[in-house]
Amino acid sequence: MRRTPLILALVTVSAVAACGDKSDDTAASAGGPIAVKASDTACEVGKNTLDAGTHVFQIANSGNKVTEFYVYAAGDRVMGEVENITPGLSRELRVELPAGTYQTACKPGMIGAGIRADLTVSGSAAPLTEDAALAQATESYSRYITSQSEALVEKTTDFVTAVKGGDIEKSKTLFPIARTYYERIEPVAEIFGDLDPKIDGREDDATAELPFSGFHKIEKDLWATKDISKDGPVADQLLTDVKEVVAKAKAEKLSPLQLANGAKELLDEVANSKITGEEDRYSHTDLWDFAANVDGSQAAVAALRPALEQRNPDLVKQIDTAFTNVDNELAKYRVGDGWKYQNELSQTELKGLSDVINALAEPISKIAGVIAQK
Ligand SMILES: [Cu+2]
Repeated sequence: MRRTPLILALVTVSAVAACGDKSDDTAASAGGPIAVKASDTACEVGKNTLDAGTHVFQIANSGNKVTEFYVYAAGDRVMGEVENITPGLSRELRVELPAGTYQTACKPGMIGAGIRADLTVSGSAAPLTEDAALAQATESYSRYITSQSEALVEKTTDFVTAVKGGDIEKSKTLFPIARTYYERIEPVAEIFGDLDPKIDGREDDATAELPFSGFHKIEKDLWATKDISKDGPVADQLLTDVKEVVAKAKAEKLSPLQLANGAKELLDEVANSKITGEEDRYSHTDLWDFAANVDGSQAAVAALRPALEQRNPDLVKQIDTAFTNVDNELAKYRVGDGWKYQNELSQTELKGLSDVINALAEPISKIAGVIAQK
C-alpha cells in the first residue's frame, strides 16, 4: 500500500555535503552511514557521489511532518525506501547500489514526488549475491513471487468478473481474498512507479493525474455507495494494472537487501494502515491484509534463512518466536476461512496486535545489517 502517487514536478535540491560520518556501522558503507537531513522543506543528502556497493543512509527528520526516504533508479524504480519517519526520529536504510545514476527523495507529509537530488554511483563491487546463500535467497523469493502472482491474477479476475456482473455480495466476499495475494507481494509490487497507487491507492491520495481507482474505489462502491453499476471500467483497469504488475514482478530479482527491507516494510504497513483500519476503511477487512503482510514478511525471511543461520542463528530464533507470537495473537480473531472485521476489535485487542507486531519488527529490522556482513 504505498500511499504516495509518484508523478508531479521534480523538485531538485542540491546535495549539501554533511559531516556526520561517524560510524558505529563499519560493516557496510565504507566511510560510515550517509547522513540525510530531512525537514518539511529540505532533504540534504550527505553525499551525491558514491562507490558501488552497499550503503547505509541515516535519515533524521527535523521537520513537523512524517516523512519517507527513497532511492530511485531510472523510471522511479525503487531501490530502497524507508517509510514513516516521524518528527524527531532517525531511521536507517541499507541499499545495495551498482554503478548508475539514481535520485534520492524525501517525502514530507508522505505525498508527491518528494524533494529530489541526483546521486551518482560509480565503480564496481562484488554483489551480495556472490554469497551462495544470498543468491539462493533471491531465487527462492522469486519462486514465492511467481506462485503468489499467479493466484493474484486468478483471484482478481474472479473479483472483477463479479463486479462487472453487478453481484455485490459475491464481490464483497472476493474482495479481501484477491487483496491477500497483492498484500503478500507488496515489497515487489511497490517498486514500479505509479502502478501501486493505481491498484491500491486511497481516496485521499488521489490527484488529477491519478484519480481514485483500483481496489479501494470498488471497495467504497461495494460497502459505502452500494452501487457498482458504473465500475466496469474501473474493474477492467484494475485487472490490466494487476497483470502489468505481475509481469514486472516476475521479471524482477530482488536483491537480498530489498528482501530484508521488504520484510520490515510489510510490518510497518501492518502497524500503520491495518491495525488503524486506514487501509480498508469501508469494508473493515483489514485483518485479511494484516495476515497477508505477515505472510509476505515471513516468506522474505524464509528465503533469507540459510544466510541468516550462517551469520546469526540467535537472531533467527528471536524472529521465529516473534512470528509465533504474532500468529497466536492473530488466531484469536479467526472466523471460518477469514477474520473478524477491524471495527469489531476493541482498543485493547488492537493494542495486543500492535504490541506483537512491534516486537517482531525489532529483530526483523536487524536483518539488513546482518546479511550485509561478509
Ligand atoms: Cu496496501
